[in-house]
Amino acid sequence: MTVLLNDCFLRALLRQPVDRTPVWMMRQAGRYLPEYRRVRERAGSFMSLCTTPELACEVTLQPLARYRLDAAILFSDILTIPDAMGLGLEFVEGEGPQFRHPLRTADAIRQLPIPDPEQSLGYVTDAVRLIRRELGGRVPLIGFSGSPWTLATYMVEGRSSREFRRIKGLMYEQPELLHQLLDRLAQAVGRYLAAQIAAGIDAVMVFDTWGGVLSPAQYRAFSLDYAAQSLDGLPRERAGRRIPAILFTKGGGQWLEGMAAAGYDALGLDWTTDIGEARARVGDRVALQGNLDPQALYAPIPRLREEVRAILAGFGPGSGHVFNLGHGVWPDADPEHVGAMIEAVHEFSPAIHAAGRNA
Ligand code: 1CP
Repeated sequence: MTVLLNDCFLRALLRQPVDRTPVWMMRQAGRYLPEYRRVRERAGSFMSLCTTPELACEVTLQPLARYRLDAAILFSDILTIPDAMGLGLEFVEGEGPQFRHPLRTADAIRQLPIPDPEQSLGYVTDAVRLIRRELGGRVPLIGFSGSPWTLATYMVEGRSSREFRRIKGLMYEQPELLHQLLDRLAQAVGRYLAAQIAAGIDAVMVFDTWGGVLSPAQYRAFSLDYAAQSLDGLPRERAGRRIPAILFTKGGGQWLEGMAAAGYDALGLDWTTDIGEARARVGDRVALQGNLDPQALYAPIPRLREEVRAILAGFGPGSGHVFNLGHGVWPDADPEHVGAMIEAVHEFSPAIHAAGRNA
């Protein structure tokens, strides 16, 4: 197996000692980079970018050529699973993702196929194998999936939503049917992540972007339980190396104790939770990833650097922190400010780890 030249990201996720805090950025391959926009134009559509392994590989590697990042993330999308289930994904310019066949009947839910990833999502596993070869062990490669709940919101609504009217209607009127859907999705997510691991990814992340729209009881019953189930039977090791799993629930700061018991190695934090308090609450059960406000990238660079320092100091000495934004980088972020953020983590964090060792 490939030797990893830089494994500080994996070490931090497993709460092992590191010399500095690893850093990567949600949506690091994306529209804020002019080189991404050029490839995206060449590809013609977002989906052709995702389904052409050479192009997916090229854009995955772009941010690594610019910045000293400690991980790469597979270029793909969470909505590839529902597409493989037959819902017909389309990206409409200026409107975001839409499905041609949203789930609107009990029969459609009951008959939903669980895709064989090597068959219907072979473009993803092919991209993983190619990216891994091109990375040559420089940094670990993150694979990902949407959480069952977050996938279900898009599949039932048919598109991005602010009101969640249909899926919440389903939840209140036919909860058993929603449970059936989530159960199938947990199986699909598990198989998809297993295929990514077999193809060569080094860590998995589950994005629960819409868990935060639920009440505490709903969050546990309809989101967290299925995010936990998605890990059932998942190989957590390859060739003797642990494959860490990260759970990110946007707006999930109030539920960290429950999340920490769901079987994941690390939790992603958005910026509305204080990282020092979060650490005190989860103790040594999980590592934490986050959590700079993505809009801090609009600040003047000296101010941005202070914000980076505050997050690092807020977590404090000791292992178990991966620096990241609290959500994806905005398309209008200035690439120079992104670079300044990453360099600030490199500059400030070694002293914190040295202090931890001498304490
Ligand atoms: O035209 C374009 O270039 C489309 C923009 C875009 C990009 C760059 C979309 C459409 N998806 C992606 C890539 C992507 N999506 C990645 C890989 C790249 C990386 O992180 O560097 C990942 C991990 C995702 C995950 C994703 N897609 C999530 C979960 C994370 C999050 O940001 O909360 C969600 C909710 C989606 C759905 C989606 N795909 C694309 C858009 C615009 C959206 C969001 C729609 C909405 O707000 O509801």
